[in-house]
Order: sequence, then structure tokens, then C-alpha cells
Amino acid sequence: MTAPWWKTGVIYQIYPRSFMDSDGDGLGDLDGIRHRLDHLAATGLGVDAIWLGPIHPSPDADFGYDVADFDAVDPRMGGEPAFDRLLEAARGRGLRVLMDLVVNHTSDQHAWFQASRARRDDKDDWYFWRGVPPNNWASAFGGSGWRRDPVRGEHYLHTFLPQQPDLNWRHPPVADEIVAMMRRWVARGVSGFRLDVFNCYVKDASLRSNPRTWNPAGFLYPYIGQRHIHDRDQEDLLPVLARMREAVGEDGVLLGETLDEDPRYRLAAGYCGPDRLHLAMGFELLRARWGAARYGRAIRRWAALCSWPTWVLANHDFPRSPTHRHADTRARLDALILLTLRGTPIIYYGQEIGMVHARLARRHLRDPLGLRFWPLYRGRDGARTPMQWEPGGAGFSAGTPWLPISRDGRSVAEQTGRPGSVLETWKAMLALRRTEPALQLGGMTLPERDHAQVLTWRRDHEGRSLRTLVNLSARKATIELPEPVGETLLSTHDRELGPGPGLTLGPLEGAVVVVG
Ligand code: TEU
Repeated sequence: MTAPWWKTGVIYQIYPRSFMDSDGDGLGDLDGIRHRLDHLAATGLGVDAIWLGPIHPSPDADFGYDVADFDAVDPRMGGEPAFDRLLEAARGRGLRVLMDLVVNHTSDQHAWFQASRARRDDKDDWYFWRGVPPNNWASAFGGSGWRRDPVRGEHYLHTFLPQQPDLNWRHPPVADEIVAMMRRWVARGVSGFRLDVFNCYVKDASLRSNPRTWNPAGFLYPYIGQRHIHDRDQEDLLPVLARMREAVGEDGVLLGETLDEDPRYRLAAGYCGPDRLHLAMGFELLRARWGAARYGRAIRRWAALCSWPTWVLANHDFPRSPTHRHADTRARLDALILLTLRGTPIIYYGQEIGMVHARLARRHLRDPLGLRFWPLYRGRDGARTPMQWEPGGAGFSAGTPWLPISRDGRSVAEQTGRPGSVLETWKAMLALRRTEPALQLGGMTLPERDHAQVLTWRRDHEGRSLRTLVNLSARKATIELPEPVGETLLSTHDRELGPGPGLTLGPLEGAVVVVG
């Protein structure tokens, strides 16, 4: 039986506002993405699926994560016609398209919320309405999780911004409508969904307060002053996931993103299974600071939790890699790490050229989190700057980009065809992964003990054994392997590493070799 595409394939995350602008308004759009598909398909990187950040109409309180109409595509993105054109062009290149499903909450401008606050159209119970806040739940974006609505004269729940009221998933018509909407998008050609903070959909039936923690910062930021056990991760979520799983069909995928995937609360991985998610996102590795021991611990922990892990090293909510004197070399090693671990890799746009976190002036910030918590926390915009297609910030838009384009000298054009560039390393690693079933599906053996400098693991499949070796330190490293080393399939230093079993790796050198 052939393995499903979401196991063998590579997913590429696009932040649509920042990938490619086709009409010169400075905002990325779907025709722009369509014009750049050759960069992603077999003619370029050769990924298998693209995960589009939210493309529905949104007032942009949280830049698309506050949806005003789940059945429409934002006209600024090109509307439904542009989406249909993109789906067809992607299909023609063997690319699947996943949508970002943001249904823990809606925009406060959504018709459902407008009707609910006005007690119209049987939408009364589609949100959480109480005369006074019934518990201590806090917003992940600061302050209380309850806001008094002047129209209805009651308080409503918002896990995030007040402009993002939470849907009441215990009210049956909510799940019925969301699942029906999912089916409509699947019928249109969508291959699945990334589920935004899915573990928050269903709350405690009695809306009980969360137990407090003794974190003094909780007085300033109540969200971290409580253990989140009643505002998420409820058993009654599982039947919802089962219905969603059925909605995407045999060939579709559900990629779940939990809010706070901290294993102490709830194992994100535990939400995967034949009647629930296919994949769960884990941020252990993304959160780990650069270094073999820290990366090794993060890999070991997440791999042990998941029957089939996903791996990310960047995304739209976390800082990209910092500017560093070895930034490009590290970006090349990221390719060997992300693309040879057992599981499904998710590449974040720009990683393939080594885009680093942009440090934006306050006047350029758009993210509500950055605007609220600046300068303590400068928000997420630095990880969302426009894709750098050509030198000098050219190639993204004919207009003024919605966020400044980083002028760090990295661009697709400058790196295409240049031996040893970040882009050519990512392309070579992706090509190797496509030709090696051991890298797509093979078992993974981690070393008994982590080496202080070198990350390594072995991948085995049907008698073929490969080993990844990445020296994360800026010093030469020697390592004794448990087996002889054969051909070097990929080297960041363009050399044979073998025959081992003792090997020496140069500073920040990586390789994938045949072993055994
Ligand atoms: O993010 C959930 C989440 O983990 C973030 O709130 C994260 O804690 C925050 O961005 C600080 O890094 C999802 C989306 O990925 C995010 O973009 C949305 O803002 C959020 O949900 C609300 O929909």
C-alpha cells in the first residue's frame, strides 16, 4: 500500500499577504502566488503542498485570523475566481493546496456575530454571552478574555482580540455549519486544512475558572497567571475532529495547530489518529536555541510523542532566525535537519533563501501584538516581511509593500544557480529527499547520547540506510559512528566524508551519507 501524500511530501507555508503582489497594491494576492508556482513546483523547490494563510474577507484586526465570511475569498486577494485559477494551476503542477481554517472564533464583523449580538436569526447561542464574566479566563493577547458588548449589553468571550469573538462549539448548529463549509471547500479542490488553535474549539461546559499559577507576571499578563485546563482541551473536542476528518475525505489532510502545545497540558500529538487529525504541529524544535544538545533534546521529545511528527523551524508567529555572521551557513544546515528528520517537514516561505528576522521601526509595525507590547515585544511582523524575489527588494510588488522588504541582500534571483547558495542547498536536499524513500518513510534511530556539537540520526528503509550529520558548532568536531560510512549523498562542503567510523566535520559542516 502506498504511503499517503501527507507522509511522503513536503508542505510549504505561504503568508499570502507577503508572497507576491500581482496588482501593485502592495499586498500579496492569489494571482501573485499563481505566477510564482514554478518556484515551488518540480521546476523549483519541488514541494508537494502549499498551506495558504487565511484568504477570507477580514477587517485585518489580526490580518486574516479574524474571518468575516468563511465562504468567500477576500477581493484584495483576487476573490473566488483567483482562488479557482490558483487551484487549477497548482493541480497542473502536482501541487496540493491547504487552507488555513480559523474557526475557534470569527471576526466581530462576521454576519453571525452581528446577528448574535442583536439576538437575531437564531444566532443567540453561537457565541458565549454572559451578564458578567463567569470565570477568570484571559486573552492570549493580553487582559481579560471577556468584553462587554454595547449592542447586546452582555459580555462575550474572546481568547484573542476583542475583535475575535469565540464561537460556541457546544451549540450544535456551529459544528454543523463549519463542517458543511469545509465540505464546500473540499468540493472546490482544497486538499485539507491547517486548523488554527483547534484545541480551543470546545470549552468546559460549565465555563469553570482556570486554577491560578503563582507567576507574578500574571498580574500584568493574566493569561500566564492560570493553568489553561477549562478553556481548551476538552474530551468533547474529539467528536468534532472526527466529523472534520470525515469532511476532508480519504485524500485530504487535517494539520492541527494547538495553542500552547506544552506537553504538560495536553500532548498535541495525542490529537492525531484515524478518527481525528492526520498531523499536529510541534514547535519544540522551532523554540529551541541553536545547538546540538538543545536541538537533540527537542527532536527526541517531539519524535517520542508522535507516531508521525511534523517539523517546523519557522512560521508566521515566531521570530525567524536572527541576523548572525553564520546566518547563511545555518540556513543551509536547516535544510539537512528539517528535510531528513522522520516526519512531515513544513517549510516557511523565505527559509529557502535564508531570510532572517527583520527588525522593523515602530512606525512600520502592523501586528496588534507588536503595537500593544512594543518595545518589550515587537510582534510578529519581522517574520512576515515580503518574499525577497530579486535584489534590492524588487520582484514582490510594483507598489509600496504593506510591510518593508528586508534589504539583507538575500533573494531568489541572486541565489538561483549559484553553487553553495542557501537556495541551491535547499533544492538539492529536497531533490535528494524525493529520491530516497528512507528519508520520506524510513525509521529513525537517534544516538544513545547527544553529541555536544554534532546532530546525527540514521534513517532505514528496506535495507537502505542513510545518516545525517550536522555540526552545529563553529569548531571542528569528531564523531565515532556505529557503522562504516559509504557514499556522501549531500555535503555542505562538497566533499566525501567517509569511510569512518571515525569522522571529522568542519565548523558548521553538514552531510547526508550512506551507511552500513
Ligand atoms: O496562533 C496561536 C498562537 O500560538 C499564537 O497566539 C502565538 O501564541 C502568538 O502568535 C505569539 O507567538 C494562531 C495563529 O497562528 C496566529 O497568527 C493568530 O494570531 C492566532 O492563532 C489567533 O487566530
